Amino acid sequence: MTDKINELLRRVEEFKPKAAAEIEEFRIKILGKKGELNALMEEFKTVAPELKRELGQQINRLKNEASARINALREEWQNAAADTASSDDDLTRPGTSEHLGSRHPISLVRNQIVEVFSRLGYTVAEGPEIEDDWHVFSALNFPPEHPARDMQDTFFIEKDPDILLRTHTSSIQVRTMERQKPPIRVICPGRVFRNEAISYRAHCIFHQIEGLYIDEGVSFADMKQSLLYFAKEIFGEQTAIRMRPSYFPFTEPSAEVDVSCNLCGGKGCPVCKGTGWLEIMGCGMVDPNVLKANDIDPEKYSGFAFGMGIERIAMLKYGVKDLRLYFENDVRFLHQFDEAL
Ligand code: 2NL
Repeated sequence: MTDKINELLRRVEEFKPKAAAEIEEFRIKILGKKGELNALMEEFKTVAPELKRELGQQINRLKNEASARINALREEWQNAAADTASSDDDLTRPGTSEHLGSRHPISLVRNQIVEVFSRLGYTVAEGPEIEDDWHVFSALNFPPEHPARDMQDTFFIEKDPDILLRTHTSSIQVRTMERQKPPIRVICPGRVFRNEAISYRAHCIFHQIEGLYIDEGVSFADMKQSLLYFAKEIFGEQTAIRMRPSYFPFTEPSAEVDVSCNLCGGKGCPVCKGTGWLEIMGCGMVDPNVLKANDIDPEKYSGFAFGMGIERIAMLKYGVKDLRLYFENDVRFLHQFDEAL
């Protein structure tokens, strides 16, 4: 009987199928109900008791080896089949189209704003998001006790010396004044950070664009005409602007700029809260203290500056009602801007 077992073992080891179906045939022949292994089991019942232990072990080994070999062969043939399938692909089938992404509305609006000002001779400048006290506050005429310097409003990274996340993009303009003498004409887009509770109208990370123009004889009238041109380019030719007195530490005089409400044509509606006007930015003549702090002679030069929130301009332009949509990257929101300029 040992001879029969060894003979069967040898056949299992040497078995080389020529097709996948042969593996199943072989399995039935050896391990099937009426197969050779079961025939051996029948014969095993009749052997002398003193041989049972030794022969039983041999039959078990045969069974295990046969199962293992058959499983291994099956796997081998399945992998081979997968490989051939891919090389058999029908190359004449039409391809699947790729989904194209779209620009984020904040990028769209930033690019539009930058483009308008570049037509007026402004060049783009950028700067670091992690800043020091000088570039964010001191060089911009913020007094030492100004509330914006408070931990409540500003994210500090280190204290003494103060290292912080910039709260406005004016720091880029300060860095421009360090590098460059007037005439200066820069437009500065960037991400800014403020310690605010998140809601539909506030976020702790948002985007600003600021502009700075310094030369001999720059006047408030120059600022008004530049900003009117900007408003008409972004909101349409029919757009009017108005200015209201305001206050910023870095400009004097300062103003808020409103555009006429596009939705109601100035008659008053829920979007403009019945006023006919929408606030879009702040501006002013650069404070002589800021010019001095940045080594520019206020007797010789004057300038204007302005700043706006990109999220707010995009909200007005596209009717976005909740600021948080800009940060969630939900494709159902983003794909609405596929065709936007
Ligand atoms: C706003 C108002 C403003 C400026 C930003 C500025 C920068 C320098 C000097 C003077 Cl370096 N001014 N920037 C001036 C007026 C207003 O922003 O509401 N921003 C969202």
